[in-house]
Amino acid sequence: IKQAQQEFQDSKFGIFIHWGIYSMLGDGEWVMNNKKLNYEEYTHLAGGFCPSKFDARAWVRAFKDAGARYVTFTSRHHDGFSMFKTATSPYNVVDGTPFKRDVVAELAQACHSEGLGLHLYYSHLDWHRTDYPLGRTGRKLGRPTQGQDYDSYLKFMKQQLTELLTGYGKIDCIWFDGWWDHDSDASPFDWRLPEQYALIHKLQPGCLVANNHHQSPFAGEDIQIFERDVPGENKAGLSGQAVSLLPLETCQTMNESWGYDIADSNYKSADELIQLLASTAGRNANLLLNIGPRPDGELPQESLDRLKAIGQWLRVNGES
Ligand code: FUL
Repeated sequence: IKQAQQEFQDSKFGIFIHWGIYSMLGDGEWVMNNKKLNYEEYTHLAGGFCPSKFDARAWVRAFKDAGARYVTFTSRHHDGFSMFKTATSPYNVVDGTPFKRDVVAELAQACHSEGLGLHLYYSHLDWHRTDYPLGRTGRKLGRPTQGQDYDSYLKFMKQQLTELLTGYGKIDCIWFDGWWDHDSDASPFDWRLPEQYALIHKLQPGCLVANNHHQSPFAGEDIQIFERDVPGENKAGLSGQAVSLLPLETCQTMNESWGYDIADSNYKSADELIQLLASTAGRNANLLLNIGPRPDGELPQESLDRLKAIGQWLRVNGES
């Protein structure tokens, strides 16, 4: 793992992708929660997911030309829809959509052949499954509380993690998110993270474990994540977490949203993004820069333009 940590620390620049059936609504990846959408009605979005322009190789080439060394992809976000084929539930991109293609598999193939690392975002919290013990975000949705069963949910997650770590070749990181769904509970919720972390390290000893819990790192984590915050600056006020000795990464979006938001044209300029990349590298941290692809699978032109400008700058000023 030491070697994987070192390679990670040296990589400095990755691209974050938030893409799922929520992209079709053009209102960010939290739309189900923000708009209080019925969780059963929401599932029918899957029947219309057919991104005719999705081309993993084209995405990965654009990221590589920009100088990125890895891609972090939302294999399953809080809405609970899996962007890979899973035997745990038909609620996935292969079995539940007319598209029928395994997005994680196509991305993995493209990353591996272009020499980019592949990191997988994986949500701990789930607004779809009834066995997930509802936290503060799901309770707000007025979801039924019958059927909650953490043993069953944990088993499901372990099965999915096993699929992700055995079916797609080398995975360089599992990037968890959603721990904070239970952070306001009176008695701390036991996520049993050590079991999940051990499983990951057993299946792929070089796979890094990351968790976007906005706390100082927990045991078993290999890198420390900051959200919209250059480590040490604590501008976002998400946590004010202290900078640890682990390799660091901060994630930020090109505009203001993570998932595709049709109304969000508030993009940072290429110069601002280059400055962010440089100041993040100055803290010896990686920048994980987010793009929300359109529902048809294309990357927004604004994002492509910025990728191009960053690539040009790095070719002149970056280390090879
Ligand atoms: C947060 C999530 O709730 C957002 O949807 C997004 O994925 C961001 C990177 O992390 O915790």
